[in-house]
Amino acid sequence: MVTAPSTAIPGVDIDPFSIAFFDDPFPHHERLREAGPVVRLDTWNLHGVARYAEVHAVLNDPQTFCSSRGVGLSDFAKEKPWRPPSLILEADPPAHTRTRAVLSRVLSPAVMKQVRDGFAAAAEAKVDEIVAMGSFDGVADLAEAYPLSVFPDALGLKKEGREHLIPYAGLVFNAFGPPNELRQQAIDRSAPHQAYVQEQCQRENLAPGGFGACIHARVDAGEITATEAPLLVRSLLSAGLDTTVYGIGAALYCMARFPGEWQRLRADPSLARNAFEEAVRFESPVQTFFRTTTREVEIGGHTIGEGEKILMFLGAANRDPRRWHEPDRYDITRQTSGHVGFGSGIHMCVGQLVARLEGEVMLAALARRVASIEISGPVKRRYNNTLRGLDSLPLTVTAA
Ligand code: OVV
Repeated sequence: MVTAPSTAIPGVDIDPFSIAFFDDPFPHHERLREAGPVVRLDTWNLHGVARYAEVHAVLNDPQTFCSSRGVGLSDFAKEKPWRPPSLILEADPPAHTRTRAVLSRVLSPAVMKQVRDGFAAAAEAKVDEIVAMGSFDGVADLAEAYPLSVFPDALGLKKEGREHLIPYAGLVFNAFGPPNELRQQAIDRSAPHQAYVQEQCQRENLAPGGFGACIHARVDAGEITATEAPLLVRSLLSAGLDTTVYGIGAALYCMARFPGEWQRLRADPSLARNAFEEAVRFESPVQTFFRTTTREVEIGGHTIGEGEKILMFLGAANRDPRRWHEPDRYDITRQTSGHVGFGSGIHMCVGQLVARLEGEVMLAALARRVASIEISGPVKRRYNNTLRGLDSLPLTVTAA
């Protein structure tokens, strides 16, 4: 019997978790997309997909590409996880279905309607502050300060210890990466942040009416156990704050770099929600996630064995010219639907409505109260194995 010779999977000599890659991922993304539908990344002994079609296909086949062996490089079937696995992120159906339903309802459109006015008022207050300052840091004073002014209260956290929230999330997202210095250092310094988070997840520490208390209330309804509730609160503490910091940071950085788009937003503030969505596509604050194959599988004519880690380049897919017209252009009226900045399929961001609410009301407040936004100092990048964003963005604004 004659079988077709299978051509070898192209190897690419790129470390996607290196500082050089983080500084300018775009030429590397292009090389990864052009090399083939699936590539070998020998630095960390894994396979990667960087084209939109394959990233979308992997995200939408959770039976073949599972999450329960971890969505970082570490394979939970071979290595002990650095913290107890997430009951939603690091789970497959049927276990995932139940926990997902709980968080979906806690962060539902009806709940957004209840918090919307408060989130919008806080955005307007924050914009008033930075307009009064004139010059400020877009990261610390806006991208971080705004989510910190709304999300911890919405969750029902006490005031004390909130300084642990951003470092804890930074740790979680660094820990998805390979055992490089970023990951090792983050884990080495994690104890105080982990202790804080574990304590705040307990029912007695979450204010009535908040997202956290709503999760615990599902125990009384018999949907989850009392042991599961704190871990689901932990998911909101892990993924609910820093991600929006990076998302809002991305939108601000876009507005500061593309004055034509900023003027279009000012002329029509109702574009704020799509402008935010386009910033999520354009910068892809969450750059990567992994899956693990549950069986031998074919991708783009190549066979990959069972138990292999697959790295999905969400940021590369979001700029794949096979899918997007002028992908490297930030266009606030682009049809953004289908971007994978929030993922796709059964694991697609369960907090996306909170993220979009924060992004929309912040951009709308800026559009109404600010005339010009200019970068007025050195832009500094923040390095993380999963998140793409800035450490410092010096801005000067003038009042409308
Ligand atoms: C999407 C995401 C990122 C990080 C942590 C979690 C989820 C979690 O469920 O803990």
